[in-house]
Amino acid sequence: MKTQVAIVGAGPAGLFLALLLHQAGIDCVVLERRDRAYVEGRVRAGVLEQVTVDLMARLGLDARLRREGLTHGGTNIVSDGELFHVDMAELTGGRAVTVYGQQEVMKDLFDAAEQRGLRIVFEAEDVALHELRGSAAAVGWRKGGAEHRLACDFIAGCDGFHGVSRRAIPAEILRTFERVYPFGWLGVLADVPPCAEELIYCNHARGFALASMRSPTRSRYYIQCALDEPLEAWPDERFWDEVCLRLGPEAGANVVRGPAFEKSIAPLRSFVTEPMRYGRLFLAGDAAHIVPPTGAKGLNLAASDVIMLNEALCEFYETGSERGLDGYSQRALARVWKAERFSWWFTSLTHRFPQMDAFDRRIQTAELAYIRSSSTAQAAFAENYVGLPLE
Ligand code: RFL
Ligand code: PHB
Repeated sequence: MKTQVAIVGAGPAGLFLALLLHQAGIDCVVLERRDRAYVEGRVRAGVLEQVTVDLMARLGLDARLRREGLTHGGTNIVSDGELFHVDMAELTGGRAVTVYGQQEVMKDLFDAAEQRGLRIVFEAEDVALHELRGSAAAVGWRKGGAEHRLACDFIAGCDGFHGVSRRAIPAEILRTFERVYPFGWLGVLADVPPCAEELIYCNHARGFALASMRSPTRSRYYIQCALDEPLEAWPDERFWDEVCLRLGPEAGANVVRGPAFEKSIAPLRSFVTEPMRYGRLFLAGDAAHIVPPTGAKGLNLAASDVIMLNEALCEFYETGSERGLDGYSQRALARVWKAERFSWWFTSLTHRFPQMDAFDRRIQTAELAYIRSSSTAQAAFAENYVGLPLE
């Protein structure tokens, strides 16, 4: 078996790349460890930057997004019970984000991949990368007891944080940068109307809270919690009480309670690996970097990485020039680090850290008060939140 680009992982990074390459007439095969239902069923991101919405449109996949996606030109921040609104559209010349769940994005991507005849191998076990520095690369895997091998020009490592691609780069080449946060997010999905038209990010003495949504009838809430807390310690009533308390009287009063049909705890991490290229292997998305979810950047970074990687691959196949491929890592990392900075900053500003003392707490509330009172500070927040341009 032979192809031009082997893509490891059928998450957002892998499938966006596969559809872009297919649109450009470049042959590719996607190898995914799990099945479609598993990948599509993962409840994850909810907020798309314009860059990601534009990518859906460019791939001809925006019909449902336009119908069902919720355009948010603003967001809300609560500091110790007091809510203020940031008019992001006003501050950024009309830019906005779109609320459309990662599950919906994945459904659209898988449907298109099927219709367009893309080759996706599901349940590919023991994927291994070979000859990354040779004149041609190869990927091997096992399926149904049989061994398979795919020869290719390039490999795109889109297999997420726990994948094999990053580990195929020799340790002496790879540099990693990391912050692990001493808390997690307890997330709940419920079929109840959201408590506000736009999202609410909340700093409270008891910890962070976020009121988000998937649709006018489906809400997504998160609260900061300890990483070792068992889910059984959070029956629905306790969760709703805590959300209402942290959101404060104004927003809390509008929370509609209902049975949670999804409840899970996610750890928070900042992580970057450099470089994002080794020979014929190119990393994209969570395989190369992780952000804490506070800035809603993870899925959007996966999209911007593969837009850049697709450009570089197209340039190579059209002209034979390796200029774009050689520049990919540096170009992608420049945008990644800005999103890392924003996500780290927004997490630091809104969460309770174990070692925080009264001084740290006053600094947090002073910074939030400053943002509330300064349109310059709000503009800097808004510009990052809606997504920095692709350079
Ligand atoms: P993924 O989605 O992890 O997909 C990787 C795929 O690779 C497969 N795989 C393998 N395949 C073959 N061989 C192997 N050895 C393999 N190992 C793994 C996996 O099965 C999987 O299908 O990475 P990708 O494509 O880079 O996409 C990244 C995004 O999924 C992620 O950044 C976002 O979900 C992060 N995120 C958010 N991002 C946003 O932009 N906005 C948000 O509002 C947002 N909220 C969130 C989030 C992530 C969260 N969690 C749970 C981590 C909220 C949460 C709670
Ligand atoms: C979500 O709706 O899942 C969501 C929204 C905003 C974030 C993170 C997650 O910052």
